[in-house]
Amino acid sequence: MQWALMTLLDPIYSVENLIYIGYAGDPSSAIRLTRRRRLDRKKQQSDRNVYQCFVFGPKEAGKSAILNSFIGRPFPEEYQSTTGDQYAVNVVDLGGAKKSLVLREIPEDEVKKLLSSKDALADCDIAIFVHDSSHEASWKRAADLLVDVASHGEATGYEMPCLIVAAKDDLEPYLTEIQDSTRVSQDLGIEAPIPISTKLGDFSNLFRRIVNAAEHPHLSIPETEAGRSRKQYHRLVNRSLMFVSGLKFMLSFRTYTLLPSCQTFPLEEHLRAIDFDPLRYYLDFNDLERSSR
Ligand SMILES: Nc1nc2c(ncn2[C@@H]2O[C@H](COP(=O)(O)OP(=O)(O)OP(=O)(O)O)[C@@H](O)[C@H]2O)c(=O)[nH]1
Ligand SMILES: [Mg+2]
Repeated sequence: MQWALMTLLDPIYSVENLIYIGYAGDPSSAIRLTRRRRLDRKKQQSDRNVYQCFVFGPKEAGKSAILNSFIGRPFPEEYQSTTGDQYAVNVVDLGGAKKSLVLREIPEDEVKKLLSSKDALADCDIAIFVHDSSHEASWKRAADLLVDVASHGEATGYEMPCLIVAAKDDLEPYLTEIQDSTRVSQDLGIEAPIPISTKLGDFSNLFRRIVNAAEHPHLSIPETEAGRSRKQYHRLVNRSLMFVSGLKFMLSFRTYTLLPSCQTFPLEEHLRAIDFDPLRYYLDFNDLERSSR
């Protein structure tokens, strides 16, 4: 597992270490390069064996408690704020297939710095957004983080599946917790929030659900308002281009049929002569129609 984590974080260092300890085979055969997530999304499946999950959430949401329990550490009653990156790695059994899962806690204060880089989410196969379900402010902050991260993914092409985790389910939830978080998950088109209590050891299959979502990289991808408008705009532009191309073909064909049979004017030549401007097609068409009379 340490090898999996080290290779994921620093593959060159990993290979150097292999050579150093006297690995007999070809060191490059010891690591496997997987295809880009964008391609995985197109193929609608991922064949990776190691997944990295970014754990976002406001301070005191319960992120470290999740990481600790993932590696079998006892529940920490005393709160100690995390500074810097913290990782936890373990194997998740999916009923036969075993996958390594790396959880990386991203402290709230470091999100801004992380997202200042264009490739910030390149290594993130899946992200979870943890909030303390007994505090409204914690949920609001987690929802803002989710929109920020999802927007960054949409803008950079590194979209990934996201899950909402409602932590501290053993405490009384704030009044409209379930409605609020369910509504946001529906608006963004992702799975309903997952309630867990790390204190009681009740995880609602969280780790399996994380791996399962990572294995289906085309699902559970949040779609923000901005992302939706951008997609609609691209769709509109594509449709207009298709319309203009269709128009070009139709007009060219009609022009050709209108020419007297004695005139030799190959269709290919005419297609080459006109460009994408519909107004010009109209003029071309009229000129040729007139000249053919
Ligand atoms: N009752 C209850 N308390 C929890 C649970 N999970 C975490 N806590 C408590 O919540 C506090 C914060 O937990 P952490 O896991 O340190 O929170 P964090 O999100 O890592 O906080 P930062 O590192 O500051 O960002 C600690 O006092 C934990 O004991 C839970 O499931 N139930
Ligand atoms: Mg922490």
